[in-house]
Amino acid sequence: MRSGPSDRSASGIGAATERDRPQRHAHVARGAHAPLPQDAQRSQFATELLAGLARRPRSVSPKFFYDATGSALFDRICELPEYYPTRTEISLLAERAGEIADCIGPDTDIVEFGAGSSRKIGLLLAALQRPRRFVPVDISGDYLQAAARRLRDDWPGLDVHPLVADFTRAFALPPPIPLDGRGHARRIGFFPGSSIGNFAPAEALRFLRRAARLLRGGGLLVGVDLVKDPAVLHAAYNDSQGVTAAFNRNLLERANRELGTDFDPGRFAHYAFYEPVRQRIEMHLLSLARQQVSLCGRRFEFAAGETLHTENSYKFTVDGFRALAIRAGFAPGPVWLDRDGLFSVHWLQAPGAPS
Ligand code: AVI
Repeated sequence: MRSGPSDRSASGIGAATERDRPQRHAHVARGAHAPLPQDAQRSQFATELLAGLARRPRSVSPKFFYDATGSALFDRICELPEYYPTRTEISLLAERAGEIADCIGPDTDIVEFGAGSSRKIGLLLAALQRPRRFVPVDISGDYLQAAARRLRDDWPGLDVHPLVADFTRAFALPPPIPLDGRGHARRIGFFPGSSIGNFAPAEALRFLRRAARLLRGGGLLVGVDLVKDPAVLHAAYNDSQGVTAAFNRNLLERANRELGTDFDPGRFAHYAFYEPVRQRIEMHLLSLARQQVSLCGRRFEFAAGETLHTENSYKFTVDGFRALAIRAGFAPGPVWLDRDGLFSVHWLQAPGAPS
């Protein structure tokens, strides 16, 4: 992906919505309204934002955070003192790489869901015995090519095979790698950064089920953020430098830049809190006054105090996540936790023999 320890995926992470179905099914009647922008990504943003502004409560998918500005802001979030997940996961991978590699075994064909940080996959590659191929999968071609270039520079002998695809939907992997008369290289999935937490629960289950099928005979290494003291969570999503607030508001700025909306970002507050019943951080943009915004010829009114829900970030218990993995068809293996119990890395064995 980019330099630095970022761990987001550009691929279609699920919607910040109460409903468990993906936003891509949402649609609005357009009738006589102004035409949507032509470019595919913009038009998807316009379609989903129109639907999100029309529904109650209002919501939009967090995948739209990640234009170039949003990605740079997320890089900064990963470096913030309050945002513990990135550095904790990197330390865990660095300290336990040997054990993790023993669990995974030799001759692997590694698939990363989202073009993640070269630093994280690098820690794994350094510890694994004879990694045969690395397949980063991401919806953003630019991202992917940059990540692949870095990996090829860092690992000259490695077969890096980038794949442009939305990993939240079905996609085909390149043919398996034969191991001279000994079957095929085992497929290993890598999904760090607790991006699984940005899916609604039903989407997370759907994603894991698909991964279990794709990784038959292999397994999945997944980073999962843990339930903890709400004060720690609150600080992580309400940093003192206001970077997370800027990241959240950038969604409105992006809409103004790309879709010609007339949001006044200064009249929306970043509002993030931990919701202990659903065990998730909710991020919203809260209207500070009664105001109107127009998009594609339609006008939407915000009452003072009304919000646009922009992200959920689910937190898990170790047992809760293992139970989810079992429902998806995996056999949960070892789990690695940091000393303070902030973050976890799980090895999940996929069913069956390699396909
Ligand atoms: C990418 N994802 C795992 C981050 C998270 O913590 O849910 C996105 C983020 N949102 C605000 N800060 C970080």
